[in-house]
Amino acid sequence: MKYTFCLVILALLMTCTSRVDKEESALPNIIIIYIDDLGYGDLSSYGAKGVVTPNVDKLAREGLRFTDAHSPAATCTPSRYSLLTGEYAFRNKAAVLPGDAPLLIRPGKPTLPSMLKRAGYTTGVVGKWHLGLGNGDMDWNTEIKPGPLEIGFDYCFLLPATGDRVPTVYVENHQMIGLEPQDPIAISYKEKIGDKPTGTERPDLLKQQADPQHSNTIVNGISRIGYQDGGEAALWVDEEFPDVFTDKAKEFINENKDSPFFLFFSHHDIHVPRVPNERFVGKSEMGPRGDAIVQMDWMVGEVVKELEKLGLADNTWIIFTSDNGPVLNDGYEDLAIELLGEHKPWGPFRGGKYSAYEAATRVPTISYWPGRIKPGESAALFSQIDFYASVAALVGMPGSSSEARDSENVLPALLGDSQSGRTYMLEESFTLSIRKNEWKYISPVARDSMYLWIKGKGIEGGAQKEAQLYNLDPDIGEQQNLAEQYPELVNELQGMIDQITYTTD
Ligand code: NG6
Ligand code: CA
Repeated sequence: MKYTFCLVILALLMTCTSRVDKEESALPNIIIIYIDDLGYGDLSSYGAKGVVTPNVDKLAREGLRFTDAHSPAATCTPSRYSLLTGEYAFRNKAAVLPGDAPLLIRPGKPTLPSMLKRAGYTTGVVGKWHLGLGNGDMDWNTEIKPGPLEIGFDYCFLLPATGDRVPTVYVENHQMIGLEPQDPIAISYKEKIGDKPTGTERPDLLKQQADPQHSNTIVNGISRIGYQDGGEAALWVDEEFPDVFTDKAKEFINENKDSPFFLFFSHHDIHVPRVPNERFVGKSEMGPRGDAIVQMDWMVGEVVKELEKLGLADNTWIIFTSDNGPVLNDGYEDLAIELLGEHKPWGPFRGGKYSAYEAATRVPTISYWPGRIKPGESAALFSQIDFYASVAALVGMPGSSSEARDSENVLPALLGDSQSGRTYMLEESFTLSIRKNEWKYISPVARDSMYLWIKGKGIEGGAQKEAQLYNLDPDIGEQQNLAEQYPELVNELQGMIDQITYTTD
């Protein structure tokens, strides 16, 4: 009797322990939804006018909505580099890449997906890449590598660079989709190749008129940056992006529903060219830019619904954010300026994409995990460069000192367990800026010509010959330069930047 009793107790204990173990080791799925050029004020949950975003708003309402979260940089390639490596982009001189650039992250370098792979995840990227492919001088008709699969992703389905750059084709794993061997594709960023008309030659063929940089080869009625010839059967149709990418994201989720997965769902919207599917045309009051926001919102909703349908929602951590701030005219005449109305893509902040001011990097950021995160708002200072160390902490992968050197573990802030994030934060643009407490310091540049160029787009670049210091507490719009009043603080903050940049390899 005593013996049987002991056995029962032992069996009970074993069941309990194994249940606890299982719960503790049940790794959540992780999805980073990365929007392109979405500004702080571009969602209804962040004050948008002229466009409604119910699907993302649901994440904001039921998740944690951040008010001081940032992309690491003011443009795409550097932000993505930092997100995936946990390193400042300046360490690898990462700038906006042409469409034929070689892979920027060298194979062997620790990355967010390779770390997650080691932790037992299946990893995938669907959507915009813009981190280069191949080793330079690539023949797109052969195996396309190295690429995402060589730096930690198990699966990729890519828009290789940007919507406005050739090649205008999809790449899945190492292959271009739909390419017919008798019609090879050729790409050039140097000179015109083949007979296809350019936007400069045939503006009458265009859906949207474009500036000179965006007036090379015409594909699907849109002139692009760069020249392209052949590969007709492989060419994408921009209006099909929402369905193509959403289907691929859903497929990846379905194929991996039984074990932990990481999906980097990287949207093309709302980057130029903005040519949404006809289902979304006219669904905002702001023309193509607003309609592209509605399209993006639909895509987010589809993925969330798929998770719910599969019963995965409670165990999936979704982070929704953007790679840089907003821009209206980025090369194409799509009425983004004319139809803006009362809408403020930059929210209460100064600047926009490319800029050193806040609107360049302060982007909508939502952390949503129904089974773990309580609804709320967070003013914690956060940079996407910190995903690496934070996610590593979540999945129990302590890094070596050479790994993700600039990434800080701010997991408690991301999960809503703490309201404090970073104590200081670097922002990369045409110059470097630093945030510390209520202060924002913008390092001076020798020449401020880039500043004027961005002004041509209606965006203040913010990189000036004079040092700039703003107190964001009373002055969220960075209007009053206090650098002359606080020389010691200027020295301290410039000293911090010097120290960070000094340690470059
Ligand atoms: C710029 C392009 C701009 C956009 C940007 C990259 C010109 C004049 N402008 O060089 O249209 O493509 O690169 O945007 O060529 S990003 O969001 O991918 O960084
Ligand atoms: Ca971008």
